[in-house]
Parts: sequence; C-alpha cells; structure tokens
Amino acid sequence: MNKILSAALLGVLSAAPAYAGGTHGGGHGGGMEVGKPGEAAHVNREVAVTMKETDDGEMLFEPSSFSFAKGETVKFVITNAGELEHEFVLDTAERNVHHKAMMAKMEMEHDDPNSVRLDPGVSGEVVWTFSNAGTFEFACLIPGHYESGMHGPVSVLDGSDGTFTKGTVKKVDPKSGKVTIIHEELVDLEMPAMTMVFRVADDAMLDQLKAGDAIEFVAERIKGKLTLTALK
Ligand SMILES: [Cu+2]
Repeated sequence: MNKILSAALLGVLSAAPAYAGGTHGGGHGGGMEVGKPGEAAHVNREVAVTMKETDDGEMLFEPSSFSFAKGETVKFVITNAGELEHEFVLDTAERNVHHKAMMAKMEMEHDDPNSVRLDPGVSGEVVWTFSNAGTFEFACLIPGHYESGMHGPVSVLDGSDGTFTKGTVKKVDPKSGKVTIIHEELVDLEMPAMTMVFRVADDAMLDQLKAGDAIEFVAERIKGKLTLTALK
C-alpha cells in the first residue's frame, strides 16, 4: 500500500499508458482516467468552489487543491465570482495541457460532464465519481487563464486495502500538518478506541477537515508515523 500511495502522490499513475489514448473526446459518457460522471443519488460529499480574478491580475480557484478517496462521488458546486467567463475542467494534467493547446488555436465550447463553463455571477455543478487513484487536475482552459493561476491538483487516494474507521475531528493543525481524531477501534493497526494525533498523507486533506466533523478514515503507519491515507 505504501508503494501504491507514493506512486499516486507522485502522479506516476496519471501517466498509465492504458488510458493515454490519442482521442480528444474524453468525457463523452464512458470512463476517463480521472473517473466518470457521478449520479446525484450517490453523492458522498459536496464541495463549494469559487472562481475569480484578483486585483493584481491573478486568476484562481478556491480551494486550490482537493483530496478524495477512491470511489467517492463528489458534487462540485462552482460559482464564478469574477468578472470574466471561467470554466472548471477535471482531467489528467497531461490531457489538460493538450486540451489547452487546442483551445488556444480555436474557439471551443464544451458540454462534457467533466466540465462546466460559467458566465460571471453564475453557478453550476459537476457531479463526478473518482473511480481511479492518482493525481489529477482541475483547471480553467480558456486561453491565458491556466497560466494566470487557474489550476490545482486533485489527489485520489486508494484506501481500498485499508479498513475505514469512524471518528470525530477534535482539532486540525495546518501548520504541523496534523489532525487530532477521537476514533473507534483501528482494526488494521490493532489499536483500541481513543483520541490520537495523525499526520496526513496529503496536505489537501486538512482543508477538508474541521473540528466537530464526523468522518471515516483509513490510517496506516508510514515511516513509523500514524498517517491518514484516505478520507470520506
Ligand atoms: Cu478562467
């Protein structure tokens, strides 16, 4: 598992040749490497995303990164709080680069389930199932916007060979990258229910946790430290 996780975090899996086929049309119904269109009835988590420009010419997404567990269906509720048109596209970083190059050459309008394009002041949704582990990307591919800051990583962690344990977040400490959890028995680690401090495998996990949250998580011992490797 540790090997798989590090590979995923390094983005090695996103280069898997089996999915790297040359067609541009990804997102048309079937599965993509980043996952597949999700069904509203299966949403595990809803996240709010804001797109905007700053006074000094940056364009950005808030939050700027995500971390999900493999298999999660996420409803992204996206708001364009800026003054320009923006889009939210989920894909591999490679495919985004390719797609961006095409968009620089011609005007393209998409209506694929992995993306939404929004006028200023408008909100939209993308419901997506992250069916593969790996490091992916969300981005705005309108010419110039990616370069101005509109992209961020999506880590999909494979906790499938670990057991999910229920817990309640007691404290989040972003500075040290640690979270304190009041948890039930950790079966894989043979530890009884108690309150413990964990590191996170990916800092983006901390953005999704706040004191009082009821969570399910997988914890593993990585280099001797208790580490959260999946969250839902
Ligand atoms: Cu944009």
